[in-house]
Amino acid sequence: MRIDEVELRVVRLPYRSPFKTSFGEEAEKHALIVTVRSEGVEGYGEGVMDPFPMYREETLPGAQHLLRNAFAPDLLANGCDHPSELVAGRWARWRGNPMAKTALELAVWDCFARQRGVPLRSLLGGERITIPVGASLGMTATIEQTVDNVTRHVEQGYQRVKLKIEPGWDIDLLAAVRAVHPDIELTVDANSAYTLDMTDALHRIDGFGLHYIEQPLHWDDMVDHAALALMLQTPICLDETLTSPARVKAALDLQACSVVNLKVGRVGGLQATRDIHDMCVARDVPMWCGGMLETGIGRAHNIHLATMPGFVYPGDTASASRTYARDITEQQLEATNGWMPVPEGPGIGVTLDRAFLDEVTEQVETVRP
Ligand code: OSB
Ligand code: MG
Repeated sequence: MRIDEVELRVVRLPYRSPFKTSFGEEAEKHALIVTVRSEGVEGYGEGVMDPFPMYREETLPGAQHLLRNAFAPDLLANGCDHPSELVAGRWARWRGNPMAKTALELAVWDCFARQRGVPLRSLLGGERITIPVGASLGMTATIEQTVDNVTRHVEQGYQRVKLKIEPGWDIDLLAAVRAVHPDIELTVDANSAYTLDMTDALHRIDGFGLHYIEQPLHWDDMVDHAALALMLQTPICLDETLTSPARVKAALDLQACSVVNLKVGRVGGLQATRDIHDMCVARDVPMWCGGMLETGIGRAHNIHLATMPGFVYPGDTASASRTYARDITEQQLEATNGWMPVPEGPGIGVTLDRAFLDEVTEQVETVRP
């Protein structure tokens, strides 16, 4: 396909309530919405890098620089036969920066599917038309608030609840939640807040019958997680550490995790996702689709990729209305009873609410050949 234009747009959307994790509290989203225009058809992608490197190292200004001066000019100059050739092929000479590469790669995949008139999931081998979802609950001021929040999500039918934890917001919280909900599928996500020497807290967390513990240790570590996996009964799930198919393979070889959180931006796109998916299926490793509080564009991509058969655990792609009062897509992405329908139609199946998009746009630029 010939690519005529690449649009880079930063939108700023307030969260309905601030999202608090062990690495900080955020009140609004800065999303990079990438549009590719090819022979009269548009495709959309979303970048999940933040203005500051709180989750991984990539930043929004760094991504804009690389997209503007490297990835988009390459795509405009050389076109693209198939979106699978970009990240691991032509863009491999620019090292790292998976989130920046993914933002554009996703837009090419969407455009490619729209030009063929097929839903994106069908290019990925996904046959499901609905996916199982859970919810990720940020930290709150009091334990009672989180317990109420869990109850509300259980009543709404979410198939798994994940609690954000850190040292001091862990044991009492889990005891209070388990007292009310002894049998629900419950997980925790520490976003790297513990160290291997915190054996007392880690052993106590191990006693709450959790489905898995997500990224308890350092955000780039595998070795300590492998040691921790031997200490605990609860399976370890890695998130931050898994930044490419090669790193997923290394983590599985080292037995640093036995569950994989797949975020398309963190691993470097949809072709990388397919490679990781096939590796996990071959090794019988359960995987699930994580989230980055995406707008409707990134959320729709997550839903399509999570239709692949290896995504066996409920993901974090919950109803958009939990996060945003109003989204930038015309379609509302809402789960019913813990099941999220796959948006129908070509590509990712969603269209932009142009008027609202313009209202929330902070910066927009167009890169041309
Ligand atoms: O660690 O999974 C995470 C959000 C931002 C950054 C990191 C994480 C998260 C979430 C939210 O847990 C998941 C979502 O609802 O999109
Ligand atoms: Mg996580």
